[in-house]
Amino acid sequence: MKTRYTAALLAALLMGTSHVQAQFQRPDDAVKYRQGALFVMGQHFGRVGAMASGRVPFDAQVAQQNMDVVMAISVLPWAGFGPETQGINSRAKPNVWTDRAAFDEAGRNALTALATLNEATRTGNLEALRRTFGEAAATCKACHDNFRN
Ligand code: ASC
Repeated sequence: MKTRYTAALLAALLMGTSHVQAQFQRPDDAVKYRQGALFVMGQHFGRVGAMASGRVPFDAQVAQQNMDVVMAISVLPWAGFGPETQGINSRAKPNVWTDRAAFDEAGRNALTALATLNEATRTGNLEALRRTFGEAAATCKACHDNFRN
């Protein structure tokens, strides 16, 4: 319980108050930035997923190194969804901007689940990694299903 609360709190804080907040010259840059960040995150999340599914052998250290990247990048994409990017052609659905509270909640859910996965990865326990990876992937999918074409 304590762990979950900490992860949720962390997620809420990270989304709003990142000290590495990007500044964009042009709205197009914000779109490229969020797409690039989500792409890099997905690549490293996918490497952890390959271990969770057994496609590649489990190596706790490699899993942790990939999660370190995921955690560092995971705070970045949100700044790229600013109001100036509404209407720019991308796969983002209009409800990112018209239903902002729900979008923010979906993002926080993902960050919370990633923090939980990160903690599980640190234990070196493959079963815990499998379970929490599945939960994290479900939060990614929920946001994609609702907010991405
Ligand atoms: C990934 C990845 C995503 C999520 C999503 C989960 O590995 O790149 O965007 O998992 O597919 O359903």
